[in-house]
Amino acid sequence: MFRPRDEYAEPFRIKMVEMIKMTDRPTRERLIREAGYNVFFLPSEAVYIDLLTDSGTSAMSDYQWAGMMQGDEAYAGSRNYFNLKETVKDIMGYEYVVPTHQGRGAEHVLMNTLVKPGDRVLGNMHFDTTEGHILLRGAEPVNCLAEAGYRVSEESDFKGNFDLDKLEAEIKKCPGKVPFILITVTCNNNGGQPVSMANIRAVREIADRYGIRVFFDAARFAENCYFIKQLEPGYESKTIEEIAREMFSYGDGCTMSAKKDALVNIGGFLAFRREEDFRKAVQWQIPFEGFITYGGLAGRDLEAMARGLREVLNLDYLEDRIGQVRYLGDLLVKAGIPIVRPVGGHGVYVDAREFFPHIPRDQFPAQTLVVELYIEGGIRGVELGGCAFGRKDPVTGEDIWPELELLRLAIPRRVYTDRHMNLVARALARVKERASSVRGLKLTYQAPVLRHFTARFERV
Ligand code: P61
Repeated sequence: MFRPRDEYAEPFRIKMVEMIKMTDRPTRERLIREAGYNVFFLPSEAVYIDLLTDSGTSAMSDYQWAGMMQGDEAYAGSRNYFNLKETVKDIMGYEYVVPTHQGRGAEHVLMNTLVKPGDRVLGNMHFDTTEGHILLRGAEPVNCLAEAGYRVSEESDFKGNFDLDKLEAEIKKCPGKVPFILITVTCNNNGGQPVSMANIRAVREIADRYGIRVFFDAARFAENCYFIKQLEPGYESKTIEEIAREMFSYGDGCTMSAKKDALVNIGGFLAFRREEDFRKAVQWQIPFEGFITYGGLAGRDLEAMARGLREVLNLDYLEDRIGQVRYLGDLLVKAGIPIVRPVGGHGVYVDAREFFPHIPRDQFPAQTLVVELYIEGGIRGVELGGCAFGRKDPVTGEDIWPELELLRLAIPRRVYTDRHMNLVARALARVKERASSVRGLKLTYQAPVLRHFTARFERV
């Protein structure tokens, strides 16, 4: 189980800092109004604690920075590529590595390599960019998450697991139409929830029965392995390396946004077990991402990524990282704030419908909470709810709402201290005190796809 946070401290020293400053409340009220009540339009210098995302926002180590100085900036055959390839082989067991500029670049290449129009890609719960790339291929993304994953306050382990019966039923529904199953570890949309080794193994067995490939969306693979070690019987005394090796042994490859668990500010890759998949993927990689041995990145980026992939497996690091996320979650529970339970790997997710029961769905309770938290404490979270995942039915024009309506507080790795987390909890508690007088938002502009990035709102 998890070690109490006061029994250990950060397993690093801080060698360099970036100054941040708090703005005053009238300034924040003006800025958020000018931003159309959309935090994507705020200048980041006007944010005191930035929990918009854990992607590309982490602090690299001195060892990674030293590697940046050893970039081999060759167009072809960079030594940093070979280091990355060897690292991926060691950790994941996959022989063939295709670097890309970030995670969605890897998704683009994978979908073009293996997905045909009319196919159905089954997953526990596809992330929004993944879903976008499946749709762009004229295929259908299908989520097979077990029911518990949708129940916000249910305290059960491994809420990123597949419903195995549903998975098999979906395969049987359209024989020959499933190019692969995608396991997203951890499952981002419902709280950074882990998938158990037993569930992953069972997915592999089902896939084998039907001759289907299995891939991982490995963005937060090390965090998933840490949960397996802490929570799954039989894994307590295994190392993170051993757990990762077993987990990836059930797959035919993976996509990776290295901006998360490779501890870099930019980068990604695809990895394959089979040479035939690699050969096909390279045909898409070269025109869109660049040659095989750089994939839209500089040699120095490849080196930082290779080093980050080894560093993230360190148990002290993972304990501190996930311990900090849980620390914030515990503070919010104590303050009576409704959060997704149990706390997941990379952030704390607040249930906005329970926070603002008087604000109807079409007045965007989670977006309203994002706005109020910024005004209250200069803290930027992100909405994962009706704005990000809702849409209009193209035929009836009616609103289709997602199951969940959440504010996500994603914590960058090795960037903030627990004192920053104290301030986040205090600011949310103050918003809660005045919750019943807060008014919702009216959507005044929306783009046809991924509307949350550019949406604009007014106060109701
Ligand atoms: C995030 F508001 N995630 O969680 P790329 N797979 C998975 C991801 O979490 C992921 C990608 C693939 C982000 C960044 C983000 O609407 C948004 O390197 C499980 O970002 O291309 C990214 O990897 C894609 C935030 C993405 C968003 C889209 O914050």
